[in-house]
Amino acid sequence: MRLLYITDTHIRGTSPQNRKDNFPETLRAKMKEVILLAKKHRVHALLHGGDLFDTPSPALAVCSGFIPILAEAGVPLYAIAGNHDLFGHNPLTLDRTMLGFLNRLGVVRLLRDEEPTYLEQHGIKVQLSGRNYHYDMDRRSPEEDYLVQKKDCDFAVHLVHGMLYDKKLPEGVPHTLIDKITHTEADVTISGHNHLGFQATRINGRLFLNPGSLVRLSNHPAEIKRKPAALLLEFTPNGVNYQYLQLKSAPPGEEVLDRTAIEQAAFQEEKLAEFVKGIKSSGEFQNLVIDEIIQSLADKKGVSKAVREGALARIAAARQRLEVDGSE
Ligand SMILES: [Mn+2]
Repeated sequence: MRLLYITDTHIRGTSPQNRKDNFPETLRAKMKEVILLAKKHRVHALLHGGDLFDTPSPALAVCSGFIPILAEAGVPLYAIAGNHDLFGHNPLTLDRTMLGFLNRLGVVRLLRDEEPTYLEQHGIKVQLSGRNYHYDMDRRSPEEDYLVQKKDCDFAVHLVHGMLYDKKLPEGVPHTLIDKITHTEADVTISGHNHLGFQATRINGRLFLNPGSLVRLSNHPAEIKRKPAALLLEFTPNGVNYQYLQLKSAPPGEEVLDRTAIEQAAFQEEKLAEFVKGIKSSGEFQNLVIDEIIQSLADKKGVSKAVREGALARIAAARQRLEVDGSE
């Protein structure tokens, strides 16, 4: 039995600021290639790791260019919801989202948290489970989201839209280390959310995989170097094989990502990081809210309203990046 996994497609109708190409057109080409790969490798189902869409309720005009591609796959598409698919990171809103609607139409089959799905082919039975993104993901005990029990099957596969990673991320970025979940009964744990992916890891005979996002939204140097790929899984009586299939339709990063904005952004990030570090290291300011510091500095120095609001907006954006997700 074979399955093909992709994640974080972030379907949208416009090109992100950092992209130099026509993003929706490039994405359509990639998704068509994924369907061709599914046919070529005769997979039995497609899997999606979440953030199918960039917003919970994208315009019909946006979706109409993509949904027919998914509908023509010829095999079931099992998916979980990513943070971008949900209103307020709340899986209870799923029925109001485009992803929930596609589930009702039967274009997508959502893996709900309760019961796993079983796929059977050529005498091999695979248990498929999934965990949607939710507000406490990577903040509460990893057991609740990443661990599954294997029941009455040959192989268990678990999808999670969470920040699973092979090494520690900076403090303040919620994430789950692979080391913490190696006692799972799932033979294969596959995550999305982290667009860069991580090196395939095999521990105690268990596989932990994330091929990375199908799209490159940020112009982070690692994203410029990265080639988007789909993950092919093959289940045989002897075990699980996996292979990353790099997409030929994905243009080189240098061609589609704009470097000019990066240098400027890197400089600003560095300055902001220095500023925050300075504030944090000074005990006197430890309990002060950064917004208040800016307000009082602005008052003292007669800074214009526009500058002050600009500073507050940047802090809000930086805080959102720190508290919510890095490069989700
Ligand atoms: Mn994402």
